[in-house]
Amino acid sequence: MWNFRADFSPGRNDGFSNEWWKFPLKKTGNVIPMPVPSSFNDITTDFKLREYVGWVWYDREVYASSDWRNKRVVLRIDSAHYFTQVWLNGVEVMSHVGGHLPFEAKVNDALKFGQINLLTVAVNNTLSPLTLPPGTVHYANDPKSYPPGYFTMTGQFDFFNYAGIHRSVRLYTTPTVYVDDITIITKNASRSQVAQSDRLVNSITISNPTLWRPYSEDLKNPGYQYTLKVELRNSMNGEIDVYRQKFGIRTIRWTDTQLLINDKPFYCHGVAKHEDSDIRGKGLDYPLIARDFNMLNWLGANCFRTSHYPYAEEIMDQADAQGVVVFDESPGVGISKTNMGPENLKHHLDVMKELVRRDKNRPSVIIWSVANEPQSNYDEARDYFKSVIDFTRKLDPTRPISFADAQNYDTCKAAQFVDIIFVNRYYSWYSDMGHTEVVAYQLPENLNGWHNKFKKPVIITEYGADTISGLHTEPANPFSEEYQAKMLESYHKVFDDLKKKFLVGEMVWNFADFMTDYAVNRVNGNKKGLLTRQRQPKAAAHRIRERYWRIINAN
Ligand code: BDP
Repeated sequence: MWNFRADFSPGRNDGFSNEWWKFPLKKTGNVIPMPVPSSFNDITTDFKLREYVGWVWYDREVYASSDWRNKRVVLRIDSAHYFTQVWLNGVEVMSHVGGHLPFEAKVNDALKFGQINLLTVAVNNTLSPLTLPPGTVHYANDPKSYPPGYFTMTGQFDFFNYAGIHRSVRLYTTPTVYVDDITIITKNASRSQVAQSDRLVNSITISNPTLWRPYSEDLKNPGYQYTLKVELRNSMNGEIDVYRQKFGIRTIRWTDTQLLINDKPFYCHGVAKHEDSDIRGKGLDYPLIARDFNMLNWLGANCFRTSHYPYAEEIMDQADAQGVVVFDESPGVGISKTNMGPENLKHHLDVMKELVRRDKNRPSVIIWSVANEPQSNYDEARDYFKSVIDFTRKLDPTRPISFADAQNYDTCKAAQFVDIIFVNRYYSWYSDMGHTEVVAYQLPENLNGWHNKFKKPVIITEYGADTISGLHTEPANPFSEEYQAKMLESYHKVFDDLKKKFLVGEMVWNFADFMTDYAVNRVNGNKKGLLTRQRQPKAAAHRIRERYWRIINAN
């Protein structure tokens, strides 16, 4: 539990003008206890805090052992949404832009060893046209209709903008000479060695290795990982930094009709997810992680997409260990034509760099997804996405790159740059609602269109229907459990046909119900989950389960 105070002053700037980092927060005004990690939005009953936009302040005391004096002490925040500024004993030690990736700094100079320290973290959740994801603040200037200072913020995406310190905060130590980064690339036997000037490069041969395999291909021994132990000795004082990096041995390859893991065609049958649950919002939660992996396995889902932002490292660790394949997505969701300027691009590249650095050694990650549903039908998208994709490919030439496309094959300006086509489609939901009989016409026309034009494998990364758990109708009306099942099954007929050709994956939108902003088509959130927000199955989940396990058992 940390002390917490939201800055409700009109400009949200009291904390900065009164230098709240200089004193314990409780001396500046009322504080409330706030759990870390968690979103702050759903912890209290206060509507104003749930909807809060601006700076919130956290602080806590932390004891630093005097044994740490000769070590390098690092403060690491696994993620905080969105802008973060951090002080230790009143000294600013780091800041970070972006909500879903870790950041850290050496804090020896600010730390008091053998004493209690004051750690203060300010987090601002305001999204703008320059953030990823982008958002907009709306000011109301009609005093007859709105109270003074009234403003609201919307994100250009369909999930609630949960905020706060979402993942763990830790202090850790290393020797002063330490391992900063490790990149492991596994390939088939060859003696080639890459020379890189300021880096240590080496190759190790493992004969008859046990490969990393998705669980759908090896139910007995999925997700096999090795551990590379790296020791770095400081010859001046004999200190050794030891780092243990897990890795898996597997290859990824793609042709114009196939995706291959370990040279075996891989068909992805899975879900798109969210980090989202009751009370904690997007806060890291181990029981939830364990439950989600149990339900993925129950469903027979052999893959998921981290829609629409990088997920917690603890989640990725489970995917690696359990042999669940991951499409690792950046927070580039809702990029419109106006968000494709040079400043946007620079930030997007920075985010890709942080994401690849964090996840590059993960065997579960087989594709980078740089965005979700951008306005890629505009000319601006051509250069923008070419730059993002080229840059990501330089960072990691071993994995295919894509983004989830909501445009059409004849209008999209960016699909030409991806390796595998991702499409999100909602026939019989957002168009021709209620009429699943159109799916057999519209879906093959569209998927064939993508493949014929680009000669690349295609994955349907979203399709689904909002479903109120417990609502039943026969014949099936939209929003009933029967309709969700019927709609998904109308897609499956098409998938089964195209699977033999160029379709290499299908992913239901969504694994579970999740919270969104208020909207007339959102009844306490998006209800397209196969599972409820509490992770219990709706009727369609049983159908998906039969389908996915049938595919696994046929392998
Ligand atoms: C897609 C978006 C996803 C939404 C979904 C929906 O990619 O974020 O939640 O539609 O409307 O367009 O359910």
